Amino acid sequence: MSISRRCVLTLAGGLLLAATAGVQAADKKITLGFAQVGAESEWRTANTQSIKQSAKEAGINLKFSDAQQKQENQIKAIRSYIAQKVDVIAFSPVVESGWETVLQEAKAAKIPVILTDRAVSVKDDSLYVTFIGSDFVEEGRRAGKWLLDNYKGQGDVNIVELQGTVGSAPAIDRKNGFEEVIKAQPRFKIIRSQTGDFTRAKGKEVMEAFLKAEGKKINVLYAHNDDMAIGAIQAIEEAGLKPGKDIIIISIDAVKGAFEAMIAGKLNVTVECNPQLGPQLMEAAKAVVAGKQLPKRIVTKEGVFPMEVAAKEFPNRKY
Ligand code: GYE
Repeated sequence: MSISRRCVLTLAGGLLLAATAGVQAADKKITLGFAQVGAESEWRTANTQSIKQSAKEAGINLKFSDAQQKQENQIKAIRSYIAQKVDVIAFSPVVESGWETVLQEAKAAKIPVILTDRAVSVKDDSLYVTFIGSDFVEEGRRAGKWLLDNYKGQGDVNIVELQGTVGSAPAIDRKNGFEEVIKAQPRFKIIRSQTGDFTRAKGKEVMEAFLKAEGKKINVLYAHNDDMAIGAIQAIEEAGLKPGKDIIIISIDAVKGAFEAMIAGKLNVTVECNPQLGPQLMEAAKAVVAGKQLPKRIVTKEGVFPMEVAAKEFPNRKY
């Protein structure tokens, strides 16, 4: 065999080897460690489903943990993902603060972190790659705007507020956005505000306390999620009042349970918060492993659904 022919063959073999190695690198299964908040609401169930389903579809090996709404459990889960040397860590931080140490540990281990759904408040934003999720302040504003545009009665409007989990991004932001808008009309007053931890049981319990303290003075309930509103509806009915009529009810998420309550005339409006973050998360995980640059913030698109459109929209709802 001539030297030049041997060269070509060797070169071809080398190219083939290089190509195979390239395919292998691209095909290497990404392992993603995901630390979920918990299973506190219909929204969260849909979010978990979306993440599990889209990991399967994207061929990503998912390690999943449920923190039962406790930050310490989430920190433990993240540390175990670091120890297992996963390729990417993602989580929905239960509360905003207290993440610096564990995020620095991930950074030191060179494991990229993607935030989904809820934000963290950290000074150094190089501690995470991107944050994929809704604009909760805007959701609060939409809730407030619906109230100002649609409230029919005269005189003072007494509002009770069921807040989400204390210190969580959606509770802080939904309160701020709502207050920002209603302060334009001083007759709209928040007379009581307490956390219901985003659950039906707590929503009911706290609404019972509101009703005991304020009774028929309450004109409006603003709940930071549908589950608390649904719990509160029960409390209102048990107190002999008509939810949706005697007390106007506004909530956030737009899960199926809220549509059922609207169709029954018991909930006036829900502001959408999309839990289907799975596909965007898998895309981002792949991009970050491939060394691509991601925008620091990826915002989800959402709408507002009043009672009047509930029956028509219901068949289109995916969660
Ligand atoms: O609105 C609520 C859930 O973080 C956006 O958490 C999420 C919130 C959602 O428990 O139902």
